Amino acid sequence: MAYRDLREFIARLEREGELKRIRAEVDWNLEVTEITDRVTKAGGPALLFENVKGYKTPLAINLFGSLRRMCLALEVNSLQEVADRISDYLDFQSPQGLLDKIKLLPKLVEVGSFFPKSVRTGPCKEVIKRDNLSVLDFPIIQCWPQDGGRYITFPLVFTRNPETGKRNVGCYRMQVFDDRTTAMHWQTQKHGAEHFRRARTKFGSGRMEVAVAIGSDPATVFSSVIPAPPDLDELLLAGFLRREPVELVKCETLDLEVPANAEIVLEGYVDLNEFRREGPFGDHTGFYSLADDYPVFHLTCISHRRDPLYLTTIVGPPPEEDYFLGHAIERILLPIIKLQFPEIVDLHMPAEGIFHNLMIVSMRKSYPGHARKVMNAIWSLGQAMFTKCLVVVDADVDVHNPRDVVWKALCAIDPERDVQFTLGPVDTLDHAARLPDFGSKMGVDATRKWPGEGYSRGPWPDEITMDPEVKQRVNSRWRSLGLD
Ligand SMILES: Cc1cc2nc3c(=O)[nH]c(=O)nc-3n(C[C@H](O)[C@H](O)[C@H](O)COP(=O)(O)O)c2cc1C
Ligand SMILES: [Mn+2]
Repeated sequence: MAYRDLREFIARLEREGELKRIRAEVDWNLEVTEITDRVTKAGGPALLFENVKGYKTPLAINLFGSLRRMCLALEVNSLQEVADRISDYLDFQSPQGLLDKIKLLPKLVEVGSFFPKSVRTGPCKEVIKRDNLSVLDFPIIQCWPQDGGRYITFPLVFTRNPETGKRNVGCYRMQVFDDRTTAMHWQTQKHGAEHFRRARTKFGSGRMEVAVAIGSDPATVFSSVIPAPPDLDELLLAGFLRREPVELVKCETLDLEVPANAEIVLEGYVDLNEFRREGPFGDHTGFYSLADDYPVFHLTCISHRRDPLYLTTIVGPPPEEDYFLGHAIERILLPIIKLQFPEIVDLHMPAEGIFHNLMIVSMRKSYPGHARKVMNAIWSLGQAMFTKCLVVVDADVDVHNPRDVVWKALCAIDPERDVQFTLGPVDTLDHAARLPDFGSKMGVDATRKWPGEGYSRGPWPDEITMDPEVKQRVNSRWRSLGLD
């Protein structure tokens, strides 16, 4: 059975010894961050702050902040289980004979059961407020000293593509300007930003409806971070992950739906011609991302549970909670990437590379220049386009072992020959790029070079390994050598 909501997940974490309640008074201003940062970096538990200064609403944080909790969130023993389930579906892509087709039927029926489903009402409607609205009714934190203000850091932002009518859900931070207005930090390449642009082109002026859910069952929360293709409903992925449809209720004032199990729902709109300075914000990179102009969210209605929980997270010097969310995405998307690029064996984005700064890809090379083809594949693949440094290694390199990568990659390169620069879109958070959202990327072909790639000094040398027979002999004599 899937988690019904956020609180059921929290209860599970508590039973598993993965959650600590903090009853002491803690300030929303920086203190929550300082405590959570220490706990995450020490590999500690999820936290439920029950006494945030000035607030009755408890604040939940670090719920996804370890590999174990990420697995508990997705109800698996290892992320590989999710990847295997995906591979299972992808295997059935083109059924060969009748038997394959018959085997496909139950899968299709199952997929049908993952689509989100509308219900009449739900717990998120227990309290509905249309007057005296304030987002500051909830214990929104200021994360870092130089932040532009208080930020809602873990919202599920719902919009509709004005051309196709399709839904998008993304997690985009919201800086609080006052009780009823916040920023909407849609980075330019993200789907929320695309909806906003299309609405501007289509209507020129007016409003675009936006609904924000805070706190839902963990698969639904996680789905808001997944870099799904445009117009693919993240809630279908959530349904797949939890093996049960996400139940949706209509908003009170908008033609949008939100998860019925949400803790808090903010209904509102962005004006298509209004922008306001957002930031700075202590970001995923461990640095403050620069202030810039973003659309403004106006609140028109709030609904919430009778006793809501406020879900938030912090980002900052790695590793923080976002590392584990990103790592789950890496593991889960790998089979899909391999389907399209079967030469790719594995890939990894180390925590210190903040996802977009460093990706290591291992591959089986079949023809000259193949590693460069893989670079172009990665740079054209959804949000992997942001990858600033891409190191391509042979299949025998363990991409998850930095010692293996550093050693073998550096031995394999003639830098001038093997480094490839290209220009293109870069992560909005990249403060080093020459321009916002545009800059260069570097690919390093650290595979063994072939004669067909101009390596003419003789055969590429073998990696040193000892004769197995000698190893065996020494094994059997090891004790007698007195070296232990
Ligand atoms: C804690 C957290 C905060 C995030 N904040 C933002 C943000 O402010 N703006 C943004 O564009 N992406 C942000 N992201 C990344 C997006 O959620 C992610 O790229 C997602 O795939 C976007 O959805 P989309 O592909 O439907 O646009 C954040 C991710 C996490 C985990
Ligand atoms: Mn999307």
